[in-house]
Amino acid sequence: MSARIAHAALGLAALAFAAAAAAGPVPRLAVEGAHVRAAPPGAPVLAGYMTLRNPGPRPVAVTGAASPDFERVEIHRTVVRDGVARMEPVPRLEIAPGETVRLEPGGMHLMLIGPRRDLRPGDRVRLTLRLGDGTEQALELPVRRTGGGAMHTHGGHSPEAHGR
Ligand SMILES: [Cu+2]
Repeated sequence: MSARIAHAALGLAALAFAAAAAAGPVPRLAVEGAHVRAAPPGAPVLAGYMTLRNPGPRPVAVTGAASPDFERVEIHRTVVRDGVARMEPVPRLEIAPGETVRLEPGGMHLMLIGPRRDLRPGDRVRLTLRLGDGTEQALELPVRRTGGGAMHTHGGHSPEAHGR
């Protein structure tokens, strides 16, 4: 028998292996320091910040976000044009294997639009990131008072040093 049968079996095993590898473990993002910056009551938009790292072997794209506490969530980046800083939407944020992307004041951020409740420091916001492979990653962001804008150093220690 059986070189031929053994061969066929091997071929099937290889096929099964290839299929499993293609389905693969879902690439996920390592998330650190995620928080929503506290804003005065009645503010129409809030900002969310975090550090995203792709620990996996394949690129991961963030293609959107949603939260039950907001009408809409967008990823924005800040661009300076003619000396004026503006925000523009980032429809797809691609993160290469091993790459770290910071969403921080003055740069990229989550724009949380139309709050459905008053959010105070200490409250928690549930949020899901939509990923390019169709999966979602659920997060919980505490609301924090993190000082002023990007240029505000808060007496020598960074806003990120608060509340850890
Ligand atoms: Cu924005």
